[in-house]
Amino acid sequence: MTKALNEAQIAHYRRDGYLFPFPALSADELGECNAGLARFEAWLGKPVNQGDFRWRSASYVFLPWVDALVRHPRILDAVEDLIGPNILVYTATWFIKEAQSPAFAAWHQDATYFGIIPNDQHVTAWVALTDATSEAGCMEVVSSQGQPHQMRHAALRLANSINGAGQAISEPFDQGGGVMMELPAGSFSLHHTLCRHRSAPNRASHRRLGLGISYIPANSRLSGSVRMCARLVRGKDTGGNFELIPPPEGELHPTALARHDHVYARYRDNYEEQVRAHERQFAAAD
Ligand SMILES: O=C(O)CCC(=O)C(=O)O
Repeated sequence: MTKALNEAQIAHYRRDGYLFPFPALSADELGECNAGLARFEAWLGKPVNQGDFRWRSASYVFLPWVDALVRHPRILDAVEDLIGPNILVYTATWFIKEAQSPAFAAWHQDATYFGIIPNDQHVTAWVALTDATSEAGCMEVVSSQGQPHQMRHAALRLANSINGAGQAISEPFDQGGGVMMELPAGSFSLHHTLCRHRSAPNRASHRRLGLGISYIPANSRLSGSVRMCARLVRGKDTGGNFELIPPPEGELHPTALARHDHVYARYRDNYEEQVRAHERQFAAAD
């Protein structure tokens, strides 16, 4: 079978923890996504990034066009080359920065508050729906230098953070050699769950729109007590450790919206449990 990634790209990912850029969406598909987001925001009556965090999370549960995006073959082919053929979506988060806005992300690692076992198989595809340039506050990454490892974080609830807990790495590390993961609209990057990354405020005159899709192998499990929901997007559910959710019945369909309440509640419960587990783990190491 033809691979989406060549051996050099896979080796780069294993060593550095990131890869980019990969074209994914056609002009028509990009237009459909941006039109879909406009309909969603019209329904919300506000931008997704303002107000309740729930609407940033797992919108594939109630928006068929997001469900199609998380199942996009170009994205899944690349993800399959990294984590194998049986793939779940664990969550997907809107990362939106208004034009000329202070929204930012502090240095962090995605693995910190997820509790996925094994903790080195989760990969995030970050899909740009507008140009994610340095000026617009694209993601910046530093290489894992072949030694990815969990670092200590603090859930600081930082003002203007686009990450839910406003989390930040709280131990020193060499931030030199950072790479700006600039992405043209319609393309995506991949980053490993232990990749250290951040992003600066948007100084551009356009909105920076991105969806971060968390993919895990279907035999993954969680370290905590919460049974999380996930969407099987390729292959078979080889682990049976997640409650599988079906495709949405329709855009903003009441049944799908009720299911999203459930999915989001489980996500929050797990996240809060994992914040406490992380604090205990590092307190024990003091
Ligand atoms: O969109 C950003 O600037 C940060 C995204 C991020 O932290 C992630 O995808 O894990």
